[in-house]
Parts: sequence; C-alpha cells; structure tokens
Amino acid sequence: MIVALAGGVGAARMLGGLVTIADPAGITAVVNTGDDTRLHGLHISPDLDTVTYTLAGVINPETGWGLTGETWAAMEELRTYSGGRLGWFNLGDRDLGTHLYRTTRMEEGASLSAVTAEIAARWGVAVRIVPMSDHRVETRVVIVEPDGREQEVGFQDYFVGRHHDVPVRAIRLVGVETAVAAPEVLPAIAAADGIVICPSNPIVSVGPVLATGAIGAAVAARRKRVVAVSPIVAGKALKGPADHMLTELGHEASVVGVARLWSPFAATLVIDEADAGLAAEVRAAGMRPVVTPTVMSGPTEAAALARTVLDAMADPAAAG
Ligand code: FO1
Repeated sequence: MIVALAGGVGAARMLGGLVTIADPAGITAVVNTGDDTRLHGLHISPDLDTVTYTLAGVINPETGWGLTGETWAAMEELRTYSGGRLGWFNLGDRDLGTHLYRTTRMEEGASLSAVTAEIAARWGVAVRIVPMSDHRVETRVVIVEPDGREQEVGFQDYFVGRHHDVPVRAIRLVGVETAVAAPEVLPAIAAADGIVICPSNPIVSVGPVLATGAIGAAVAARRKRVVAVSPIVAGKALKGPADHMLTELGHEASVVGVARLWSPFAATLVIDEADAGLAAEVRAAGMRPVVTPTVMSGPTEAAALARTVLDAMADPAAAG
C-alpha cells in the first residue's frame, strides 16, 4: 500500500500517474485541508475536490480545479445581486452540488473523512482519499499590502482574492495545535510499503499535512521509505506561488531549499533533469537525489514519474 501526501494540482497529477501503474485501491491520499474555506455558508475543500475530480477524470483541464463542462449561472446571479462584491471565488453550478452535499452531511454530524469517502464513491474513485484531519486547521497568510501594511488574510483571499501576487511575511495554521490526524491517516502511514510526498507547495500544501497531529513524526519514522518529488524545477514552481513564497519566508527557491525542508521526512528527493547540477547539494542537504523528467505535461509523463518514484521506494538501501 502506498500513501501519498497531497495538496492540489501537482499532487493530483502525481496521483493520476500512480493509479496507472499501481492498484488504486492500494493507494491512500492524505490531503491538505488548510485551504478549506467557509463561503456562502458552504464548507469548501479545494484540495480534496481537486484530487477527487482529477482521479475521476472530471477535473476542469483549463483551471486545474472545479469540474469540466461547468456552467456558472449561480455565480452570475450572485455577482449581479451584489454588484460584483460577491462571487470572486468561482463555484460552478455542478461544483456547488459537492459543497452543498458536504456541508449538509457535516451538519448531520458526518466527519469530513466520511463525507470525503462518500464523494469519492459517487465519482467511482477507488483511491482512499482522506483529509489530514477531521478537525479544522485553517491556513492564514500574513501579507504585505502595497502601502507596506501587514495584515493576516484567509488562504483563499490571498490565493484567489489577491491572485497570490502580494509578498508573504508569515503563515499561521489556526487549530493545528489541537487538531489530530484523521482516523485512517496514521495506520496507513505505519502500514505503507512506501510514502510519496507529492510535488505540492512545501509551505501551504505539504506543510500543514506534516504539521498536523503526529503525521510529521509518523512520516519521519518511515523516512527511508519516503520519496519526495520536488515542486520546484530550475528555481520555479510549475503552478502557484511556491517559489516566491519560499524566498519570502527565508528559504531557497530551489531543489536544495526543498531538500532542507523535507530531509527530516524523506530520504529521497526526485528532481528534474534541469536541476541535475544541484544533485550534490541535495545530497549535502541530507537527501538522496534521483534525477528524472518531473514535469507532468501529460498522462505518459505522469506515469513515467510515478514509475521512478515507486522504483526509488523499492530500493531504500540506496537511500543511505
Ligand atoms: N482558484 C482560482 O484561482 N480562482 C477561483 O475562482 C477558484 C475557485 C475554486 C473553487 C473551488 C475549488 O475547489 C477551487 C477553486 N480554486 C480557485 C482553486 C483553489 O483556490 C486552489 O485549488 C487551492 O486552494 C490551492 O491549491
């Protein structure tokens, strides 16, 4: 059984590759819920939905989030009523069904884990998709406004509302001190033949997962069997703000910076051929570098990367 620590888009693509070469029912995805937000009275779980929709083959291919073939009637009405004040976070008409269902079931007392399993089942997804916790852990971002003022905003206000193009001063995970891992998480990590840290944002996607409950310690205890895939290629994030966030928070936006963050949790770091010249520095940072094409431009590339990850998992001896 394989456990994948996952954020949004990059992780979803990695999982898409894994399911083509490994039994989906033998894969457990432990997904970040720090991005979750409450909006219009609805509990929205972007990373859980992106992973579920991608594995179901119904993700919107242009955006990497939401459902394909969406209509936006509800959002258009909302924007018309509010003169554009409301409706900045685009919830498609079909996607709204997911949030209505999740919110109703949680109000009926169902856990986020239980509802996530029901949503995955509705889409015929065999991968076990599990939130990092059934308790609320909210990622808050301290940003620097254009006038130099610092203020703390919700993750989606930063990511979508401000197009993540404002500098970040700090990240706060509200509730992380008391949140415990969701019931299936620690047993899956303990039983796993291997664990993959997907190419997601180390600060706001993988970070909250490793910071929740005993997840970080459980992964670190299996470090030899943990293979991480760098979300940074040639100093850049393929999608999203990971590169400038790393720099703004005092880390290096490179595979070496990623290795310094992840070496306590994973023995191996898969880096792109563009970073082959940094392999020695990755090793010096405490991780075994595996160099391979890591840009998952399509299903073939994702499957090839997944193959490399599983091969690296299989020879932990080489992990040093
Ligand atoms: N991202 C955007 O850039 N703009 C949006 O309007 C937007 C809406 C949205 C609705 C549902 C959902 O599950 C995700 C959505 N996202 C949107 C993406 C979301 O902000 C990101 O997936 C994560 O939070 C970061 O990975």
